[in-house]
Amino acid sequence: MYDAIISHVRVSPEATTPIEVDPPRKVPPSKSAAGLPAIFSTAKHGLTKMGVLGSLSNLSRVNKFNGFDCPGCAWPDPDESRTFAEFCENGAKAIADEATKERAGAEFWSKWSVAELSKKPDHWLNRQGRITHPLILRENSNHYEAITWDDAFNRIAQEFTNLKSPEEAVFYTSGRTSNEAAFLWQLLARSTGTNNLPDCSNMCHESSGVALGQSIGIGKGTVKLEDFNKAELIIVVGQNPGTNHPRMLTALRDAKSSGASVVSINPLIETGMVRFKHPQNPLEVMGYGNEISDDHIRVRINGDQALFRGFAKAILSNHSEDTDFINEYTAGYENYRAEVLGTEWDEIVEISGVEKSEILRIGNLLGKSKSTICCWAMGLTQHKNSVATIQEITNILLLGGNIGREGAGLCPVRGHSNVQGDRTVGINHNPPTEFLDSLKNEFDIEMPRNGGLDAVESVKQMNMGNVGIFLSMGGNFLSAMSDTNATAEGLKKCRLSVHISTKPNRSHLVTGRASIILPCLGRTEKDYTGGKEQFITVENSMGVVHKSIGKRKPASLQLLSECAIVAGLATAIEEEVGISGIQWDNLVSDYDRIRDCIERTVRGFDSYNIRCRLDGGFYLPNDPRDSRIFNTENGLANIITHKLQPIFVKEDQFVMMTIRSHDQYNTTVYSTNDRYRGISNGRRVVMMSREDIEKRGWSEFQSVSITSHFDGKQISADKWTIIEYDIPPGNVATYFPESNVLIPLESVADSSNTPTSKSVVVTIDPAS
Ligand SMILES: Nc1nc2c(c(=O)[nH]1)N[C@H]1C(S)=C(S)[C@@H](COP(=O)(O)OP(=O)(O)OC[C@H]3O[C@@H](n4cnc5c(=O)[nH]c(N)nc54)[C@H](O)[C@@H]3O)O[C@H]1N2
Ligand SMILES: Nc1nc2c(c(=O)[nH]1)N[C@H]1C(S)=C(S)[C@@H](COP(=O)(O)OP(=O)(O)OC[C@H]3O[C@@H](n4cnc5c(=O)[nH]c(N)nc54)[C@H](O)[C@@H]3O)O[C@H]1N2
Ligand SMILES: [Mo]
Repeated sequence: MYDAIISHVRVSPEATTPIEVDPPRKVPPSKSAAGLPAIFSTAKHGLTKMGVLGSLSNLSRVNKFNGFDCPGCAWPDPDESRTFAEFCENGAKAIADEATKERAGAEFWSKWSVAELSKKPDHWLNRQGRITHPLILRENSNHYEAITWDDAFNRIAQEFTNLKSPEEAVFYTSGRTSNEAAFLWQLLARSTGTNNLPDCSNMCHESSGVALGQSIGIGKGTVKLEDFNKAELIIVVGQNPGTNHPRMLTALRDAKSSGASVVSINPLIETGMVRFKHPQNPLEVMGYGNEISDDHIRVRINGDQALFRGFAKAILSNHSEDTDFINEYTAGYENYRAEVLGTEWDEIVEISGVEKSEILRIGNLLGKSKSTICCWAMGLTQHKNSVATIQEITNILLLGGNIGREGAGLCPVRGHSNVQGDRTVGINHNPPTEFLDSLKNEFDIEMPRNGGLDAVESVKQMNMGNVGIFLSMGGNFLSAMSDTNATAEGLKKCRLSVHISTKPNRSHLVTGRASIILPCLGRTEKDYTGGKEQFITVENSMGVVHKSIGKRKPASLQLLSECAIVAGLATAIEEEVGISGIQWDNLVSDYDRIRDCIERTVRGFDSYNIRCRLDGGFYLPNDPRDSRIFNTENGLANIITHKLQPIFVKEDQFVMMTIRSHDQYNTTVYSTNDRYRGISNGRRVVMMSREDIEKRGWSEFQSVSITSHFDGKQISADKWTIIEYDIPPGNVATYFPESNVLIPLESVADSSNTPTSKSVVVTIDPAS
């Protein structure tokens, strides 16, 4: 009797990664990126996870015209010539991780309760391998159990009948999802009556999209890969390509041999930017490698807006702006000029943490360069003033006429391999009216017109009890989102959570009252939906849409493709809540039909089915890049003026950034090592300057607690280990996802609502 009662109360699972037992160690950091250690690491991951033949056949197909798109990152592949091995160490890890021989089958889930699993570290969870069956965690049960696809779809569909309004469902998307699956996913959400389509972009490049949309009329970058070889100056700011976009180092190396200078702007000196050895060039692998950056500017965290203001001051003082371009194509110049010239040097130096002479030196380089590219990633997008900073950078490129010119342009470097494509085909909580109109025309159903919820607003609504069902197409929302405990509480208030996933993660453990996992095919696997070989398409960071075709045998016979899952779900939901007339089964029995729908509803996809089959795919139109047309309200590129917005910290406070180690893919942690930073056996570390450690009488390896402060709210987490690191005094760094627990939900970027994962105000206290 007693046992029976206990088994009907779910033991509460932990939301955060368990605290590590062993202390972290310091080891000599890699002196260069790639090279032999990278080859060894690639081989180790490949051989242990996929076996010898598996490794050779999988890796030989990455990023080939007739192979699959690397799920590692969104960096483009060369348009024409491709080498035998068009992948990098970390791409190989992402592939090995999906192609693993391990299986988290139904018996695994019946052996472990969700509470027990939640006490395991992230890398242990991921190591359990691919999910093989649809699974259900019933209300009050402690274990997932196998369920048939039909029962899973029907159970989810029934929950839709319990919603008081369609707005009580939230459809999250992570950026690995193909164009085809993403299009169907947004169509399903909208056909049920909601624009609640938060996505990983909300935590990632949303600030870039918002800033560029206002400034130049398109929320995307304006360069092609070939521009790198024609550039005079390339600035890489707030980005760690050696780890997160390793193939970009090849482009930077080639750009340098064509005469470009590369400037890196970062609080840290990241390994790849210092020295890089091309892994497919034997001479380089054995030798000393290429110096990638000619200059490294050690900016303070969130000092970039001030730094670029300083560059603008240098350009304007030297009269090196491109007046013809400014007059013909831009608005707002006079206002900006007055603001820049009125900003005092003292303020610029103080906020940026960079000497005036250094700012002038780079400012002069910018003024002289006839073709400048500026690349950035999360170091710029995850601050309160991210939109303002990105617009400051855009202003500088506009001052030099660097948009719509060869070898020049804005280059936000996207993260997930299809995050840009997902947005293009409609994953957007704030969709443009024209897109909704064209969907209405295409499918002959009314589309919801209210704005939907983004990631942060979804968590707020969950916590208010306004979300009944949370469905997620990939990703790991619990661990990726800020304020882990608030996100966990929100998720627990949902009646049902649904995860379309490949591997186990923490979002499967902290769930709604009931939870369902729908296991899907990965990018590397054969897709025989509808009885024929299907392929999918993706868009890379530079707007090239191309096909990707998996060749591996699926990890389990039970797996369905993401497209087939959406169709199955949609059909079941419609049986419960009303038929839309969308021919879901017909669409997924031949993905060409989905692409035809995309062609008719999204601009730039003309002859989609023909052009996506061409080697290398096709470029989507990009008016600023292609013809200096700016689709803003006034038809001009807007030079937008902002006041400098420093972060105010008290004497004892630090500004903390939360970053990736060399051995993780977002919330998927491969190991507890960070070879490039010389940290091993531990991730719960706080990187701190020697000056800060000494000033407070602390010591390296000391255990500390960290408390974040935002608007009167404080969150503490203990047992972090201090690691001495070359980082500006007053700044510290921790790894995400462990540190997400400290980032207050309310702390977001202006306009883009992105969690401020790179500027968290904290105090640090020795463990008592
Ligand atoms: N192997 C691997 N590849 C990946 C990923 C992964 O996790 N692993 N993730 C993918 C995804 S989704 C994304 S979005 C990208 C992320 O790629 P990145 O943006 O390179 O990733 P982060 O580790 O967040 O690194 C941010 C960089 O910005 C710097 N930085 C932090 N704050 C500031 C600041 O205020 N100013 C300046 N100038 N610099 C700052 C940090 O020191 C760090 O070098 O990578 C993608 N590729
Ligand atoms: N503090 C802090 N937080 C951050 C960031 C940060 O820099 N600091 N970065 C943010 C950024 S840039 C991003 S993009 C988000 C990432 O947020 P998400 O995209 O939500 O997280 P991922 O860790 O990439 O998701 C990993 C999971 O995706 C599933 N998966 C893998 N491949 C596939 C597939 O092919 N199909 C399907 N359906 N599922 C698959 C697996 O189950 C895996 O466990 O995190 C954000 N969170
Ligand atoms: Mo990202």
